[in-house]
Amino acid sequence: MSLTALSHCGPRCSLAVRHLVQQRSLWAGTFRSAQLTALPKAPGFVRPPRQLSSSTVAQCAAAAPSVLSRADVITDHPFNNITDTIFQKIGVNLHQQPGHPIGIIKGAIHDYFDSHHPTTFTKFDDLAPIVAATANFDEVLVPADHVSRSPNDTYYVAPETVLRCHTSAHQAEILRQGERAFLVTGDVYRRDSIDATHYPVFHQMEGVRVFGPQDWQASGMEGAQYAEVELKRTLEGLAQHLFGEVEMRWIDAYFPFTEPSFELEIFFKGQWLEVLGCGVMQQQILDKNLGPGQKAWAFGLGLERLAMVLFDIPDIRLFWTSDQRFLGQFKAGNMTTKFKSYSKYPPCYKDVAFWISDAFTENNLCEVVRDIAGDLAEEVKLIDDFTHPKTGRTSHCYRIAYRSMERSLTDDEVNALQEEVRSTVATKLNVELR
Ligand code: FA5
Ligand code: MG
Repeated sequence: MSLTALSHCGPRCSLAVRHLVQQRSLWAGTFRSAQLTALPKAPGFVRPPRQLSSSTVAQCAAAAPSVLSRADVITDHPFNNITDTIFQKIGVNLHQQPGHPIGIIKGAIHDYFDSHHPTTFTKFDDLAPIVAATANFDEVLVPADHVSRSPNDTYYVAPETVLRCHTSAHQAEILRQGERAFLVTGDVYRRDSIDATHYPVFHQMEGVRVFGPQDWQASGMEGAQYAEVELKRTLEGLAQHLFGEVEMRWIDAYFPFTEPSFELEIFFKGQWLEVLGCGVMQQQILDKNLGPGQKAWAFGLGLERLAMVLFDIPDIRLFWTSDQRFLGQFKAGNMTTKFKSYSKYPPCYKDVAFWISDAFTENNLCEVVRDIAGDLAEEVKLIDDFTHPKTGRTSHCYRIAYRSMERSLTDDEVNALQEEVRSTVATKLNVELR
C-alpha cells in the first residue's frame, strides 16, 4: 500500500478525503517527487547466517520502571484514552528479546552502525515510553495545532503526559546530555488504522548524528548539504546491509523537526511500503540543546516494517503472538530466516453501516474494534461513503475482516464479536446504525 501523505491535513479533515488518499502518516507531509534507487542487484545472493555482536546499551536517567501499575496508566482523568489492550503491551519490550524478529532486526542495525562507525553511536533501549507531552511534541517543534497532538491520534495518560508516539521524543533530552551520535530503540503508541502494516503499538529506532565544521569543511560542501548526503549514504548502506537486493525509493516528505525531510519506501508484496522517515535536523533543536555551529541528521525507522521485509512476515499482528510455530522459526543473530506460513485460516467479513456525526473518526472506530476483537481484527476498511442528497447526512459502511493467525474461528464467535462491535459503536461513538 502506498503511504504517501498529501498536504497537511488537520484534525477536521474529512474522513472521506483521508481515506481516498490513504492519508495515514501521523506527520502528514508533502509529496513532491519520488526518486527511484534500485540497490545493486545480486541475483541468487544468499547472505550467510551471522552472529550479531552484543553491543553495550547505555543506561539513562529515565530508564523504564520494571513494574508499572494499571492505575499509573489508565486513570479516570477525562483526557485519558488508554485502553487495557494498550496497557497490556507496555513493558513487553519485544525489542529486548534477542531471538524475536524485532530484537534480531535491532541487533542487525546496531551491527551495521558498529561496523561502519566503531564506538561512535551510544545506544539506548530502555527509556520509559511514558513521556511529557512537551518532550513528544514541543521539544521537536511540533506546532500547537498539529494533527498528531490530537487525542484522536495520540494516547494521553493526562493532558501533560503521553505514551510516546515516536522515539523522536528523546532527541532533545539526549542532546542535552552531550551525546553527538546515538540510537534509541523503543515501543511507540498511536491510535491508528487496522490492517496488515499498522498496529497501535510498534517499535521505532531513532538515529541522530551531529557534525561540526571540521567534518563538512574538508568535503567542500555546506554543513546542511553534507548532513543530507551522509544521511542518504548511511541509510542506503543500511538497506543494503539488511536486504542485499531490494527496490527502494526516496520520497520528499515533511516533518516539523527536519528540513529537508524524506521517507524511504521499499517494494514489498506488490506495494510500496514506507519504512522510515528522516531528514536534516532543524537548527533550532541543535542550537538549543547542544550548542550553536553544528549540523545533524536524524531518522526514525519502523522496526516491524523492516522485519516484515527482511523475514517475509505478511501481517504485523504476528509479532505479538506467543505461538511457537511463529517464534520458533527465528533465532538470535540469524537474518536469513524466511517466515513459513504455518496455516491459512479463512477470514470472515462483516459489514457495519451507520450515519456518522461530526465527532466520528475512523481511529475511534478502530479502537472500539480492537478492544472487542483484539488481534482477531485483521482489517477495518471503509467500503461505502454516501451523503444523502436531501438530508445532507453522511453514511459510512465499514468492512471488518476477522481472522485468527492460529486457528479457525467459528461463526458463533464472529457473530458475537460483530454484535458487540455494533452495539458499542452505537452507544459510544454517537452514530446511528443502519
Ligand atoms: C516519525 O515517527 C518520525 N518521528 C520519524 C523521523 C525521525 C523523521 C527523525 C525525521 C527525523 P512516521 O510517522 O512516518 O515518522 O513514522 C516512522 C515509521 O514508523 C514509518 O515509516 C513506519 O515504518 C512506522 N510506522 C508508522 N506508523 C506505524 C504503525 N501504525 N504501525 C507500524 N509501523 C508504523
Ligand atoms: Mg511516515
